Amino acid sequence: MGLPIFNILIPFLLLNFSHTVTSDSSGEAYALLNWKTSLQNQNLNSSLLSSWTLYPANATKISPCSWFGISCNHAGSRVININLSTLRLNGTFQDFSFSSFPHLVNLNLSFNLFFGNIPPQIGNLSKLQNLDLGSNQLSGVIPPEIGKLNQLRRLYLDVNQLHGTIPPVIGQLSLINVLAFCHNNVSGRIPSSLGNLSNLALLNLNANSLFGSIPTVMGNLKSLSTLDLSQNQLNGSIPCSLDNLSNLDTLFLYKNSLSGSIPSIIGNLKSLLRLDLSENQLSGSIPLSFGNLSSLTMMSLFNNLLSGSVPPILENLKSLSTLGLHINQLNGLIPPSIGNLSSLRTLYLYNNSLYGFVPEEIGHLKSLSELELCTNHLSGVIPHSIGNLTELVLLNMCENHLLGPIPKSLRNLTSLERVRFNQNNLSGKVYEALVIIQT
Ligand SMILES: *[C@@H]1O[C@H](CO)[C@@H](O)[C@H](O)[C@H]1NC(C)=O
Ligand SMILES: *[C@@H]1O[C@H](CO)[C@@H](O)[C@H](O)[C@H]1NC(C)=O
Ligand SMILES: *[C@@H]1O[C@H](CO)[C@@H](O)[C@H](O)[C@H]1NC(C)=O
Ligand SMILES: *[C@@H]1O[C@H](CO)[C@@H](O)[C@H](O)[C@H]1NC(C)=O
Ligand SMILES: *[C@@H]1O[C@H](CO)[C@@H](O)[C@H](O)[C@H]1NC(C)=O
Ligand SMILES: *[C@@H]1O[C@H](CO)[C@@H](O)[C@H](O)[C@H]1NC(C)=O
Ligand SMILES: *[C@@H]1O[C@H](CO)[C@@H](O)[C@H](O)[C@H]1NC(C)=O
Ligand SMILES: *[C@@H]1O[C@H](CO)[C@@H](O)[C@H](O)[C@H]1NC(C)=O
Ligand SMILES: *[C@@H]1O[C@H](CO)[C@@H](O)[C@H](O)[C@H]1NC(C)=O
Ligand SMILES: *[C@@H]1O[C@H](CO)[C@@H](O)[C@H](O)[C@H]1NC(C)=O
Ligand SMILES: *[C@@H]1O[C@H](CO)[C@@H](O)[C@H](O)[C@H]1NC(C)=O
Ligand SMILES: CC(=O)N[C@H]1CO[C@H](CO)[C@@H](O)[C@@H]1O
Repeated sequence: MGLPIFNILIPFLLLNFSHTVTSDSSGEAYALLNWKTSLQNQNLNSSLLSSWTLYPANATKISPCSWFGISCNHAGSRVININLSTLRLNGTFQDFSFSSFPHLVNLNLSFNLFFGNIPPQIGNLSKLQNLDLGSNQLSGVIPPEIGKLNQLRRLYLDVNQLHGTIPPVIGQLSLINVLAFCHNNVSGRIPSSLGNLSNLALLNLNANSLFGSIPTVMGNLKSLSTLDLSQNQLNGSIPCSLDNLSNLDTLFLYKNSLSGSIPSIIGNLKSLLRLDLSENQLSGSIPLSFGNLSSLTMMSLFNNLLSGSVPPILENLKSLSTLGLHINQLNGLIPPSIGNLSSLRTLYLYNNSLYGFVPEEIGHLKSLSELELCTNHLSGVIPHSIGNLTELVLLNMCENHLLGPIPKSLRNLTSLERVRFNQNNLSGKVYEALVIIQT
């Protein structure tokens, strides 16, 4: 007999609750709605943000916890995540009430069309651990108030139009793991306070306008696995303190104005997988210690002022897939031991002063797809073993002193697309050697 009453009571209770009860998170709901109305493209076909409404059909209280992109703590009382990545949202943060979200842990607004400044009120998100505003059109400076976010682990402000300097207070974010400011126009020096960030694993400042030297304190960043300071105007020499970065797997310093010799201690960074120091003014020779970098897959040192020879010890780099030493002042022989680099796919040695023969052993590089030896002083005949390089797509040996016939073995190189042998003393014609490919 209790059943009918029960049936009547339930709708009654629901009716009573709906539209009337507020919750701790109702302030957050109003704050989000207020911001939503400020966004430009309400044509953002947003069935996406259509869930952002105070009175959804079966709601019992005013709460944003079930709204698209929003999630709350277990009690459903506080917004802890806002994930609105990749929605083509267009607008600013001027009407975003940062102080309404004291429990927010994750804020991900990446890959949208947000523009304007990052307001200083962002410093009110005192529980924030992950902030991703990457790939938007934000301008203005990085607000120093970010230094108040002392729970922050990951900070992505990459691919925007930010300028000004890196606020030194960033060095107070003691838990920070990722700092990505790449592809902006941030200028000034790299603040030495960054040396305090002992948990930092990734520092990416690529493609900005930073100048001055690389601070020695970078050597304190013991947890660092990726250091990318490429495409800035950094000068001075590469600090020897980097030898403390024993977890480093990626060291990218390309396209700066770094000078001096390459510190041999870089050869101590046993975890290194990718090393790119190209397009600087580095001089001196390639350190013999590089023979220790046995995990290296990519070594790019091109367009510097490097002299001396190609160290035979590089034969130890069994994982090396890309070796770019072109546009330097290297001399001496191409070491026959280069034939031991069994993973090599790209070998660029052009525009140096290398002399002697092209070693027969080059034919052992079974995975080689690009071989560029133009503009050196290489002499002798082209080894027949080249015909073993069946993966070869590009084969350039122009502007040397090579002589004799172009080897018929090239007929076996069926993947070959680009060949340059001009400005040598070769007999025979490339097309004769390759004629079988054409038919
Ligand atoms: C909006 O979404 C609806 C249904 O999901 C779709 O039919 C319509 O083409 C979309 N409009 C735009 C402008 O993307
Ligand atoms: C009612 O709530 C349920 C669970 O929260 C949800 O899955 C459903 O989509 C809601 N229905 C409407 C019409 O909003
Ligand atoms: C964030 O939102 C995007 C787009 O809706 C989605 O692809 C992604 O998986 C979400 N990430 C998380 C951590 O929820
Ligand atoms: C975003 O909105 C602004 C202001 O309405 C407008 O000028 C701009 O073209 C919009 N951006 C895109 C990519 O639609
Ligand atoms: C933000 O979302 C994008 C796309 O869903 C994702 O790739 C990125 O890792 C997220 N950022 C953070 C800090 O989790
Ligand atoms: C970047 O910043 C530098 C120095 O602040 C300035 O000279 C330059 O014009 C800016 N570049 C762009 C593309 O805004
Ligand atoms: C952070 O680094 C700066 C400059 O190197 C130093 O003066 C300061 O004491 C450091 N702060 C902490 C908390 O370690
Ligand atoms: C580095 O550049 C700064 C200005 O950006 C200049 O004052 C300094 O002399 C340069 N240092 C070196 C070693 O070239
Ligand atoms: C390298 O680390 C050692 C101890 O781990 C420290 O004493 C030394 O000062 C560091 N060197 C540099 C140049 O930071
Ligand atoms: C490579 O080529 C040379 C000369 O053409 C040949 O003698 C040799 O057997 C080949 N080596 C391999 C491993 O195929
Ligand atoms: C091409 O390769 C075949 C077998 O792989 C070999 O027998 C032949 O000698 C090669 N031709 C030339 C011209 O090297
Ligand atoms: C409530 C609160 O912490 N408000 C602060 C938000 O951020 C601005 C700018 O830093 C401060 O002035 C407020 O005091």
